[in-house]
Amino acid sequence: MGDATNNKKILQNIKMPEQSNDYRVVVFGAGGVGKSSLVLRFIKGTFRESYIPTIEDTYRQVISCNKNICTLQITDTTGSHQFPAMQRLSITKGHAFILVYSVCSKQSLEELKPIWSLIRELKGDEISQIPVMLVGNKCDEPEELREVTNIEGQTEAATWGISFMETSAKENHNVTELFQELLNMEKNRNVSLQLDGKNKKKKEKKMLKEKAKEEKLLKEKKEKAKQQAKEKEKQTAKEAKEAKKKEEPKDKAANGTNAKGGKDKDKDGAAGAAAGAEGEASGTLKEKCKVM
Ligand SMILES: Nc1nc2c(ncn2[C@@H]2O[C@H](COP(=O)(O)OP(=O)(O)OP(=O)(O)O)[C@@H](O)[C@H]2O)c(=O)[nH]1
Ligand SMILES: [Mg+2]
Repeated sequence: MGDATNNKKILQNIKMPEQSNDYRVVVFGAGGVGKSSLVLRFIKGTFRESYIPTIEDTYRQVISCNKNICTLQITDTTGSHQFPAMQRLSITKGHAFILVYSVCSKQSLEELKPIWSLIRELKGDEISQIPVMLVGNKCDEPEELREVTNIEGQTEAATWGISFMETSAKENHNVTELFQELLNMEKNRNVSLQLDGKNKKKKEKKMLKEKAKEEKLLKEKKEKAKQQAKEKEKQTAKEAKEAKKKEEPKDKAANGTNAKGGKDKDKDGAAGAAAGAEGEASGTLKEKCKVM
């Protein structure tokens, strides 16, 4: 029983960072502002000119969190087919938010306002601790196509009380910086991008090693518990045997009375035998008489 409780405690103490430490970033913005392009540029390093509207996609990347490995989960939401229930769920589950507009569309900046209000409403007092970045994408576009200047974007972000950045998914400008900045704003845990392949591999190796060690320890504990249970079983059997042995002399005493009865039986047997012998003797006499 005691060992079973210990094993349970050990299991509870084992941390599974890749399961429990997801860091969720949600990307919001109107249709066509370049949300997917930013995410794909960051995750895969690619860019496509063609426009394929998104319904909702989630991407994962290994990052470091409190000197451990964890998963950065990026939700790329839809711009044109927004479902209020899905939006609310994404906000509730999100740890950080990227609000994207296109510098070529003032309308797209306006469309972010209701989303920002909803985030504030759902996060309540927590909001001051949540990393949020206002992003003006497509800053590579020529000046004549611009509808929102850099200063206007900055001013808007300052009014909302959040950070600001201009990006270009097309030219890979400020994309990694956007995600790194966002993670830097997280104050509750030390999250950081692990883009150095060597360090990532080293950390993953270390984590796997630690996991194997914990599993070995658990196996040993289980083995020990099994052994102890076996020994206990043996001990109980031994004690039962000894207890039986102790009871045996009493049984023998009780069997003594029966032995007496047995002797009586023998006596009867002897008497019978004597009678038989008598009969035999008389039989011989009779036969002798007949012959005579
Ligand atoms: N010039 C320029 N074009 C971009 C940039 N980012 C995206 N685009 C283009 O803008 C179009 C829309 O990009 P998406 O990334 O699909 O836009 P989205 O915000 O994900 O759109 P929805 O999924 O419908 O919400 C595509 O044709 C992209 O090639 C950029 O930084 N500069
Ligand atoms: Mg998209």
